[in-house]
Amino acid sequence: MSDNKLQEDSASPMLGRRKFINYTALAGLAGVAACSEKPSTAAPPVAPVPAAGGGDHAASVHLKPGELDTYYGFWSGGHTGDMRVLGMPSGREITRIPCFAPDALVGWGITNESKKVMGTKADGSLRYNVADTHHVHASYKDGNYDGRYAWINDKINARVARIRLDYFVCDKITDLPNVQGFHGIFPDKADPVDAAINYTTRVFCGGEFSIPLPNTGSDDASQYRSLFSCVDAETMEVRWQVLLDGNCDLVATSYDGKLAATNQYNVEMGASYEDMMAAERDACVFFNIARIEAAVKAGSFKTYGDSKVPVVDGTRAANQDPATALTAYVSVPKNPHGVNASPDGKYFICAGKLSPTGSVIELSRVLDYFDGKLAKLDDAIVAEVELGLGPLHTAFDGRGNAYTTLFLDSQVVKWNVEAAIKFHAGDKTAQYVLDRLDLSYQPGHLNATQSETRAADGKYLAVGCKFSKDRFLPVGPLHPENEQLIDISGDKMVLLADHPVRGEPHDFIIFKRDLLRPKQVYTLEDFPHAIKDPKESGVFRDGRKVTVKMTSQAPAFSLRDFKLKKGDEVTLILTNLDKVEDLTHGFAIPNHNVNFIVNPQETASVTFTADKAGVFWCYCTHFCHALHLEMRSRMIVEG
Ligand code: CUK
Ligand code: CUA
Ligand code: CA
Repeated sequence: MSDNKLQEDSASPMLGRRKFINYTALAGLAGVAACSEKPSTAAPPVAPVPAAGGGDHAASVHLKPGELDTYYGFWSGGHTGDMRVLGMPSGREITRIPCFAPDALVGWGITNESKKVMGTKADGSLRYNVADTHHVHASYKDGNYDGRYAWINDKINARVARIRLDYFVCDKITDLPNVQGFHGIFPDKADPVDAAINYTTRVFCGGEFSIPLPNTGSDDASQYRSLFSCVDAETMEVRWQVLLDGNCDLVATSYDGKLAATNQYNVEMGASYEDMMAAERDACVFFNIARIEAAVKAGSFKTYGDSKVPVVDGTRAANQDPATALTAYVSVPKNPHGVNASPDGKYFICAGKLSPTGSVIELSRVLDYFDGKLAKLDDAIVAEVELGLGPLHTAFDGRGNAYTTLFLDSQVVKWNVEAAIKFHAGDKTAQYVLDRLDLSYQPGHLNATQSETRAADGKYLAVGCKFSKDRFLPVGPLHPENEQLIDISGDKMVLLADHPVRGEPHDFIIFKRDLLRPKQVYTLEDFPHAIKDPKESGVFRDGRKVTVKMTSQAPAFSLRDFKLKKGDEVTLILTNLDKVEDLTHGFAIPNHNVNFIVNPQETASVTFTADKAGVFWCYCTHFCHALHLEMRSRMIVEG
């Protein structure tokens, strides 16, 4: 099949199907939810995958025992509220870093240290036990990852978590005030951008659901608004917010620090899905960051409710004059999903979702608009081309090509951005669709190695398929999702591997392993309550408040037993004095809801009430030594 044929085949059936989508999108989407037996029967012709190379390619992702992966993958943990770390290209899950929800292995949500990060109510219990993470992104320097931090969102409770990449732990969680459904997240890509402003990396956060501001419970949805938030990467405080018409779905940032953007699917400001898909076009909103920071500095802002965070006015009505505008609403087709920045720094790409198109927006033109040099904002769109049905997210190979998932077609389409711009400008011979690959099934996010960095290397593409159906052994009604790995180093995409994944990661990033240098042993002095010598161990009583200090060194705890009185409020502090890499101990107390770990040279503590008289064998839960089973301490509670 020639390239010409490929593009014709892909484009011509679209016209008919575009109508289908516009007029009967409800039925179309309902059909997807039901997920017909053969999801790709309606798909347009597919480029043949070279059958020959397939087997060899697949072998390339199978690492021999002891071989290490060449890339890290950071996967959002979805409902488990953690960040998963994968080795790529093998797809092996190496660890999970709990953030928003309790974790029984490390004792996240059990130790005092983790509860402090997660936040507690007055009675000491966790504020939230549930989470819904979608997006994970890491900190940048000069357009590539710098290995300092990663951030992840919790959509349900509008929280952003920071993960320290030296120890792979979550160290801060920030609430976004007056936000519901916090969805897209993206940090600055350059650092620093502008010495004139007090600059540290900023993390931009999109508020998806519009609510009454202040949230009085009004049912007049036309008055609801959403907020776009800027969080300081170092302090993790919310620096400012922008009041918006419509909603924020995904977020992208430019490489020069001047612009951030969010795609909107609900310019209608509807409260039902029928209302949300009433208009033919929605928007990609651009934020002029320098102007917003200047407005905040000048005091032109409001605050809402209890929040002290300055909120500037980014609504359409208040931003009609390009000379002073803080925001610009670029019109893009119907209920777009996903906005992604190309690695050359030139374009943002919005995928149409209910329109079969991808829109390419040239950033220099958006800047021209703010400078009064582009009369019509719509002229910032340099291409609006048909890609296939249900386009969602776009990744890049650093060679000028984009890869967009087609949810309804169950495909990924490879297309050339400059060719699409030529095609849009009138050159109908320009071949922009280069390849299509069937996926299994219904893909959402995808990401290529180093995709949204200046160092995009175009080797592998991972795709998060929402439905796995028949791809794995059946395990009852709840199916895993299917993460598919694709070789994109050649002209044709080649499917390499399927991996089941527990729902629902949504988004992920993949980057070269040498960008990270994690530490494997903690520093004792970094913990203020560390028990540096086993001789400091003991039971220290202050009325009913008791502190138990203990250390661990395989195969023993420093206290073979400790005595308490029924009703004592106990804080137990445990320092792991073992210095050997990989020598973790656990500490569990039967019937007291206590189990946590201490890594080498780490200190952790728990607080509980000794509310039952009796003997309780505290034991090490992490296999550490030939005498691991014998590694115990007796908690004796006198009645
Ligand atoms: S959203 Cu889930 S597939 Cu939250 Cu990034 Cu598009
Ligand atoms: Cu210590 Cu097992
Ligand atoms: Ca809409």
